[in-house]
Amino acid sequence: MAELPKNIVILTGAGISAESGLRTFRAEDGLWEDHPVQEVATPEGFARDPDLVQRFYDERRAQVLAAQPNPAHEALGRLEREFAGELLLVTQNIDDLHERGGASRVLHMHGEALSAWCRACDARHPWQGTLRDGPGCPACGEVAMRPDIVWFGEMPYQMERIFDALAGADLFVSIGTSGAVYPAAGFVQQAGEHGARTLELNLERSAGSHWFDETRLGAASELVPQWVNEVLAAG
Ligand code: BV8
Repeated sequence: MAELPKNIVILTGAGISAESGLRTFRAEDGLWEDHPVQEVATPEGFARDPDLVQRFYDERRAQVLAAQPNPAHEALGRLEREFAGELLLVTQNIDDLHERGGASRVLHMHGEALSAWCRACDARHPWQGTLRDGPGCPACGEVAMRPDIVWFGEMPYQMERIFDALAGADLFVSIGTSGAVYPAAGFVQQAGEHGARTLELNLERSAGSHWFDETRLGAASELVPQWVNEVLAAG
């Protein structure tokens, strides 16, 4: 570990939740294998067959509630509590395992499984149950709620805030992501262009590995606590 970082941006993907039993997307048993992306993770798919999409996310919501955070989530919670510098944790994941692992300020750029979004009044509500049976929006009463998820072709949340953080970071760390989906997959380049050191922690080399100053291969539950210990020991 080189000099002490003062301003860290972390990006996580499905790989950090794999050891909590939540399926990733692009492994052979991946989520997309059962459901072509176009059918369940696009606005067009939702317009074509809302019940299929609601069922897909009802299932994801139930799996999230049944899962537990793993040592990687808990290590990032500890980092947030003990690191003296600036830290922004951005996740592509729609689960709440970062929060249950002790991180309180998590930016869900692709939305959250445990949130419902009313298309009539734009309100968002914490939601743990099903959306299939067409519940009315708690704010406006309309039956118009969809999963609060960013689908392909939709703009991820809080992009300005993320770009500002990448411009000021001196360390960018990517954990458990295949680097297949943009704009998240481009963050390493943006951070690097602004002078940040870039570190990748992943089970295998990713589509973006060549952009990183350093790649460590292994399971998140081992690599993340080890890296957090390094950062906090240098402090
Ligand atoms: C947008 C919500 C613009 C749904 C998701 C051509 C070129 C460039 C871009 C595009 C293009 N064609 C289309 C695009 C844009 C598109 C895109 O990038 N497509 C890709 C497929 C080419 N992007 C978009 O549409 C985005 N929006 O561009 O908007 C715009 C502009 C103006 C106005 C309006 C719009 C929106 C993308 C968001 C889509 N939604 N998720 C849901 O979750 O159900 S994406 C989905 O993929 C998840 O969010 C997931 O997080 C994300 C990325 O996947 P990963 O997290 O990386 O998961 P994956 O399985 O792939 O990899 C897991 C990794 O973990 C592996 O590397 C594995 O080795 C590792 N691992 C496994 N186990 C472990 C581990 N690592 C450590 N430990 C372990 N134990």
